[in-house]
Amino acid sequence: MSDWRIAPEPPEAGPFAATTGLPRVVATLLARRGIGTAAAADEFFRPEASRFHDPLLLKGAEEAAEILVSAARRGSRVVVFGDYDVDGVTAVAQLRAALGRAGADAVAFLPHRLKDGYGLKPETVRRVLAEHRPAVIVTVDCGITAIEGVACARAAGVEVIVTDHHLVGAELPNGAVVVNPRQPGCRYPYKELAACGIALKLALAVSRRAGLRLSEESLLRVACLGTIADLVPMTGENRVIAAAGLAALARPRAPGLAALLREAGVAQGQAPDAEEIAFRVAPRLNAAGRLDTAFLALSLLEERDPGNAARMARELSVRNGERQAIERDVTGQVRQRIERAGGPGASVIVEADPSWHRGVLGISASRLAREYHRPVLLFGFEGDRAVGSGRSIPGVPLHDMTRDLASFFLEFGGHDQAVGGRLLPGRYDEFREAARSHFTARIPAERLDRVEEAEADLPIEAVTTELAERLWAFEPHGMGNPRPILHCGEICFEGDATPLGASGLRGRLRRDGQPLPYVSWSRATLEPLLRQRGPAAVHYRVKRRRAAGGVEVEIVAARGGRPSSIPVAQPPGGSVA
Ligand SMILES: [Mn+2]
Repeated sequence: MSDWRIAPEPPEAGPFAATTGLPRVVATLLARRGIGTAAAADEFFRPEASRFHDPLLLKGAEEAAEILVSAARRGSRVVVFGDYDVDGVTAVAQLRAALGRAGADAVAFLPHRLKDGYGLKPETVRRVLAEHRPAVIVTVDCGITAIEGVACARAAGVEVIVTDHHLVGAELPNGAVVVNPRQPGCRYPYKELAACGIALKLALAVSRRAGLRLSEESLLRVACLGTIADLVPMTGENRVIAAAGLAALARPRAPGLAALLREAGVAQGQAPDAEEIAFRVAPRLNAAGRLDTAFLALSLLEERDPGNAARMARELSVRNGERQAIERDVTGQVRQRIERAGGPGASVIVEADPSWHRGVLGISASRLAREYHRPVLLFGFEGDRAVGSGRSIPGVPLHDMTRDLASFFLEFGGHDQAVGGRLLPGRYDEFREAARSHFTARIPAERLDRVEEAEADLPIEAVTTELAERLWAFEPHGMGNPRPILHCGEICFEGDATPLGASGLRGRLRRDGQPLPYVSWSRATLEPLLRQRGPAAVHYRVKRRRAAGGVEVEIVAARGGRPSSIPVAQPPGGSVA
């Protein structure tokens, strides 16, 4: 069983609550998110589009807009070179909309995950040049490390704009206008935008320069999908994009978006939440590019006819079902190998198989990383070259640690928590050994202990509607702003529970006055406690009851016994007397 504890209250939480009049638990949650002033709290609780930063603060954005608008005025062909995931596809959709309105002959190019692979490779550039004969190539979600790909386009006399949010290497591609808030010398105040957030900015810069009136709302509906799906931190401007986009999705307008939400089972006429986008909508958009080209996802976003849109959304659901089956198979094979070996045996899981479908490796790696609570790297093969994806757990910087093994890679890139790359021919076995010993040496063992940590102690008696509304104002959630998990040392169940789906339960907790409804997805843990009828300690989340309205809690962990058995975590780096 995993360990559990309550995070120590930040020392500033008490004074912060006192000066602002915020409830203590709200002050604690804000302080834990680095928010410690009334002004910052106000900004956090009103993530409105008026708080956007000026697009032209992005280094390169003005020059990029100028190139694109003058190409549009000449009626030149611009290839928007994207990527096959939700971030890449939503970025392409926005730029194509803006460029099309500005009069450019804007063509979308999405590399094929298996045939082309990720990014602006010279081979792919040659294909784009031959098929589309562009005057300008503008990349989204890729290109920041494409030194050769850019050189290849420049040699053919094509102007290149690279927009990307991936980590910047030692060298930038020569001869390209680069828009990436992470590049040296960029004074854009927020560095964590997804590719579709950067595309939103560039689309606005283009429309401003071309004197167009482009609906910011319709860009936001699309940008919020990629921002949520790409697992960028849900902080600062990303949270503003997500919040404004989700609110606008209550009225999807575009037939493609409407059909997609309907197909994903998202209730109509109300704003979806980030979890619905992450777990129901994004996997459908991603499904297209995992098994085949991602064009179906892009075409759906751009479709104007409701009948066609409904058919395309249905087709994405079918492909998502296929993807799930393939992924279950790969994940099962890895599990079997680990079990046969008697456990992971190292601080990283590295596995490969020529039969594995490369389109599901990332998603399978992230499932296994959660399950075994350690980083996971999975590889398929392209001839004698291993091509793979890795996913990490919070606190283990996968990109940094994999970079230490860069000599094995032909190419490699990504983020703190996710990497992708291809190894040099014939080097997989050696890489696996090196990675296993490197990660085991570098990751402290306790980092791999799974700890269920509650952010604050809050008796369920204190969960009033008013407080619940305060807690809901922390939405949208994501990395860097998780849904708060709270702790209550003593609860009693009232009456019996009813099953909910395959593994869930629904029931009520005893409380002064009104009982509090709860749901839980761990029936196996809860049932023995229900039978004992004694008090239990729980970790829980405060949820909105979607259908019935009102407040309910989701019990995420529970154990019997008295509160004295629950340790309060020590602050990092020292013990408290
Ligand atoms: Mn991305």
